[in-house]
Amino acid sequence: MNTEAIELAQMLLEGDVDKSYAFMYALHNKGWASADLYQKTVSGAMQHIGELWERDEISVADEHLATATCDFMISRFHGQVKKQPAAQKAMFLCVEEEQHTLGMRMASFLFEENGWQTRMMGANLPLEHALSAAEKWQPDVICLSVTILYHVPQLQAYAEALEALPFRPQLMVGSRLLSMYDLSPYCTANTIFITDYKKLIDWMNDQSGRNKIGAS
Ligand code: B12
Repeated sequence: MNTEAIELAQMLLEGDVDKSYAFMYALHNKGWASADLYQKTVSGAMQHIGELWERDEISVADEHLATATCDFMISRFHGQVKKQPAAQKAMFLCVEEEQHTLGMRMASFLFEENGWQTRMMGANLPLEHALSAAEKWQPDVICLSVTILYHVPQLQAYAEALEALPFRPQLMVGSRLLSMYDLSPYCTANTIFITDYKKLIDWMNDQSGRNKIGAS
């Protein structure tokens, strides 16, 4: 865990949106890319907070305050970051019952920075509603997030039904579980799995390279 993550965790636990935002913005001004800030600093801070919670060194209320502060802070940070004009569309959702949204939210911010229009559908979206929202908006990519192991079997129905939509969206799954488990048996053959934000940026760069080749 790097020192920036530990420092940020302390600010989040104090519920200090201004201080944590100023801290992130100062790192950004020193040249840290958003993907590194989100991966090493914010994810690291939330992981550290999870460990404190597991060891009973902080309460559930402390952890909730830190999470809410983090959510506000990253939204404020994202508001200040330069974005490229949007050319493609990506939709984000958590499978039913899944409440962990921060990882997916930062992924959506990185999509926006890199020239994508996004729709963040948030936590716990039942499949029938995911399907009707996707049919209406027709995103190029549909991103699913799952954190809790016993929610994983639900991925199968989501992946199969969403990929079968007539406009054939690309499916992407992001999850902390990917570092421990192979989730491919629960998804379609074309599903892309993303473990961290560096890999997401690599995938997006690859896509824009392909689009340029296709357009020329
Ligand atoms: C904050 C938090 C919560 C909050 C979430 C609020 C919110 N709005 O997100 C609340 C309080 C709701 C919560 C509830 C619970 N939680 Co919780 N939670 C956490 C905590 C502390 C931080 C999670 C977080 O935001 N991490 C930071 C983000 C950035 O990381 P991430 O989600 O892993 O995302 C990364 C990748 O997976 C990827 N990614 C994720 N999604 C996507 C999507 C796309 C498209 C892409 C490209 C990438 C991507 O991007 C990130 C890159 O680093 C973790 C501890 C930890 N180690 O993570 C526990 C943790 C995940 N929770 C845990 C548990 C057990 C629970 C509860 C069951 C507790 C309970 N008894 O009620 C409930 C379950 C709720 C539910 N039904 O989903 C366990 C899970 C253990 C396990 N084996 O599955 C953890 C690991 C804590 C622990 N050590 O025990 N939790």
